[in-house]
Amino acid sequence: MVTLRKRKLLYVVTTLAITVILLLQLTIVNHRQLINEDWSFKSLSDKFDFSYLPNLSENLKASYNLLNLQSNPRLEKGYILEPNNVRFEFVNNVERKGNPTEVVSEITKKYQGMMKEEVLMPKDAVLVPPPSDLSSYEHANATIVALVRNAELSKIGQSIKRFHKSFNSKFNYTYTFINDQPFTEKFKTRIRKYTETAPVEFVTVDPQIWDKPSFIDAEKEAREMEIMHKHDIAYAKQGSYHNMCRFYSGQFYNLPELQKYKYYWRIEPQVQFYTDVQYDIFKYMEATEKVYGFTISLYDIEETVKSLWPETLKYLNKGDNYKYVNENGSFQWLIENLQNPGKNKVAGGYSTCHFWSNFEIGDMDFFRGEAYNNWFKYLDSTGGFYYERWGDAPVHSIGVSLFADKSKIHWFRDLGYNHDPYYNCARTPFTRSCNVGKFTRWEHLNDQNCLMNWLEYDEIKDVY
Ligand SMILES: Nc1nc2c(ncn2[C@@H]2O[C@H](COP(=O)(O)OP(=O)(O)OP(=O)(O)O)[C@@H](O)[C@H]2O)c(=O)[nH]1
Ligand SMILES: *[C@@H]1O[C@H](CO)[C@@H](O)[C@H](O)[C@H]1NC(C)=O
Ligand SMILES: *[C@@H]1O[C@H](CO)[C@@H](O)[C@H](O)[C@H]1NC(C)=O
Ligand SMILES: *[C@@H]1O[C@H](CO)[C@@H](O)[C@H](O)[C@H]1NC(C)=O
Ligand SMILES: *[C@@H]1O[C@H](CO)[C@@H](O)[C@H](O)[C@H]1NC(C)=O
Ligand SMILES: [Mg+2]
Repeated sequence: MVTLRKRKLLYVVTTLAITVILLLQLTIVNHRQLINEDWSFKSLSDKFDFSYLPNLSENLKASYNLLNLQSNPRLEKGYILEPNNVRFEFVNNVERKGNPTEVVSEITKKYQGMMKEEVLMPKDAVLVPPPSDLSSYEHANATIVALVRNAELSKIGQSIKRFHKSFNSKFNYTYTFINDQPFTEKFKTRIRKYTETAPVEFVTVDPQIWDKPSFIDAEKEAREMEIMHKHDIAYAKQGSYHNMCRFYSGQFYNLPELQKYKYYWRIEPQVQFYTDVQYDIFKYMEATEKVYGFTISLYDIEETVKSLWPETLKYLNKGDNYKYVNENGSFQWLIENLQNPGKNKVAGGYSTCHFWSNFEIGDMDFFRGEAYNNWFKYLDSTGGFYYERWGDAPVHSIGVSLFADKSKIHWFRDLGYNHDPYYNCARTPFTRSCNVGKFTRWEHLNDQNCLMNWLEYDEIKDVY
């Protein structure tokens, strides 16, 4: 008698527990709630083992499985884009296996093997060679952009000298130097030596665009900066660095002096260019209607972007914002979680993979468009550029990956490039002085390379 009662009690209790779990699942499926919850809840959606509950009705099992994110057929593609229901799921379509160390050794081998194969130039457009007569050359609608401080004169000088030799002495595009302070005469004079006869414009940014917005809670900011600083995060406490990241994320393309241009090529102090470029890069962007070009892709410091992805999901699940997401976006590398799973966890489901923005060639009209710009305004309103240290690189990268067709993002495989400590160095007849296939100066940093993730998980078409 007693044992039967006990068994009945057990049955009632387990049924109750299952019901509670199912209810929890129901609330989790409401995505607006999900993004406010602890992300560890995600593990509840893994396949459930019903075998020790033989009497659970098939109905109940079926409804559980319907709610199970992993077995939802609509997520086999890795995403759902519906009003108040925008979700992404990593599908590992190349069936990569192994622990992070094994994954790194596999992708490193693949990366090096790929880079050793000689390539020439992109094949998806008719390329425009340097003109024999520059004076009558019809330029693309473009400028070279460098945000820089007066104190960085010699470092930006090195970069410009190399860049000019590599590309612009042959094409004569205008340089636009940007600063939050007026450039000194010394700076301008020296720069004009490196840029030779190319047109140069020097721009001072309006403090209204540059300065920290007044709604930022100074106490909270100081508190958060101190925490990041204690965790050894570079520039955590440097207010100007946060201003710079915000400026490049969402303001530079609205500068009055840049309104007259569509494309920009960003350059930074102390970078190297190893390739003698044989075609007009801007005209290539124009001909292929690309919105973004990069050379290096890598992981970020997860603590600087803890809420960037959760906030983004929150935004996409508001009103009709789902409509901005491009169904052909490159979502998978953004949510990959095999190579550096710890980063994904801290960054709320974001791999932290991004295109390194110290080199970038982009279409400012894309950034000026409603999709990117509204999202930026939302991000800005959360204060994350100051309470965390959101970089312009992850912001640009998430923006183009969500809102642009992946075929509009281009890896400039053929352009040899370095910003310490990373390289992009392909085997081409026009590239010299870099080590083919070498990704970084420090062997242990090979685990930071995201390029294979982007190429493979997002099935990027080879255009070389
Ligand atoms: N005018 C101006 N330019 C800045 C300021 N802070 C950063 N920059 C520029 O913004 C770009 C990015 O800054 P960097 O200091 O190179 O940042 P980073 O590339 O993340 O870090 P590094 O490894 O130090 O190069 C560079 O072109 C800098 O010259 C600033 O306060 N004023
Ligand atoms: C479970 O189902 C079996 C047969 O289907 C039945 O004999 C048994 O009594 C049920 N157990 C409970 C606790 O309801
Ligand atoms: C580059 O353009 C400027 C302005 O149009 C012109 O003065 C200069 O001569 C050009 N440089 C060359 C090398 O043709
Ligand atoms: C260049 O592009 C900008 C931004 O789209 C546009 O406003 C401007 O009119 C264009 N200039 C030319 C000459 O086409
Ligand atoms: C996505 O790509 C396919 C195939 O290239 C294309 O037919 C479709 O129009 C694209 N969708 C959007 C929204 O651009
Ligand atoms: Mg730099």
